[in-house]
Amino acid sequence: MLYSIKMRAAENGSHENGGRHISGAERLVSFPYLTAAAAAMVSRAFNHSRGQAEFVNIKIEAIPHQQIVEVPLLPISTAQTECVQEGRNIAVNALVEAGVSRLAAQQGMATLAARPDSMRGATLMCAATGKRLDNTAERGIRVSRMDIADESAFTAWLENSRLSNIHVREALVLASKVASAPGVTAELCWSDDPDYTTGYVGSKARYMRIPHLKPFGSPVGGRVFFIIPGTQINDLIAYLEEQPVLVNALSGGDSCGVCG
Ligand code: WAQ
Ligand code: MG
Repeated sequence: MLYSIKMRAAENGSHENGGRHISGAERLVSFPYLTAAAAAMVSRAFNHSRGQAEFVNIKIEAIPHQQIVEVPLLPISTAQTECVQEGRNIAVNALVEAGVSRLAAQQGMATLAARPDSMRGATLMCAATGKRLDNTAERGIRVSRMDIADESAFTAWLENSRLSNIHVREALVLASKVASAPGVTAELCWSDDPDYTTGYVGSKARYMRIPHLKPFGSPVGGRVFFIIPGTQINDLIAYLEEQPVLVNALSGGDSCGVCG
């Protein structure tokens, strides 16, 4: 048995009552790690640079092993950028290379760049037309029930690669689950933490880090998942929100993120 733990924190009331989203997190851990993981989430909820949480929801659910699927970790690269404009141009080109139309890539970029504040989850967008496909308004689709399969090997590799920060760790796991979802062709993301400007473009083939995707100091981040036309949206949402996934850093053969 593994345990899914989800945390969401808001200020000025709960999310349901219009509170402002501060932070969230999701893990899939075995019982001996459950208490520590939940405690770390409480601490994180109350120590976030986006604001002071006044509402925190923590949900724990048992997940039988037979429900879990394993997917490979995406291989990582890092683009060289000097400024946000350059970073965003590189991101649009990477999305187009991943199969998103230029129109949709630009629409996704414009949607994230114009947001007044961060959503809790991601926007689903048609990879051909740029039309929004989910109807979750300000909430967005929250990917959940995922974690790394071999935590100690992953941690060691992140440290060796000088990538050992919580943003990279979590984003790689999330992007690898999203890339494994039926119908997702690419993802655009940048952080909502004011002091973290690095974002990425994920595709079925890779995770491309882009150091400048937003101005330093901005509390507005977000995610857009680009969807292949004809995809069953309800099935896709069920996969993203509910399918338990362990990301295996060692299952990718030659293109594996950890073994190079
Ligand atoms: N499911 C869907 N959307 C999410 C989720 C989730 N589980 N978690 C976060 N988001 C959305 C939400 O709108 C957040 O405001 C936004 O994404 C950013 O989330 O390689 O830190 O957790 O150096 O702030 C990427 C680069 C960092 C890491 C991303 O995202 C690297 C990051 P954050
Ligand atoms: Mg954040």
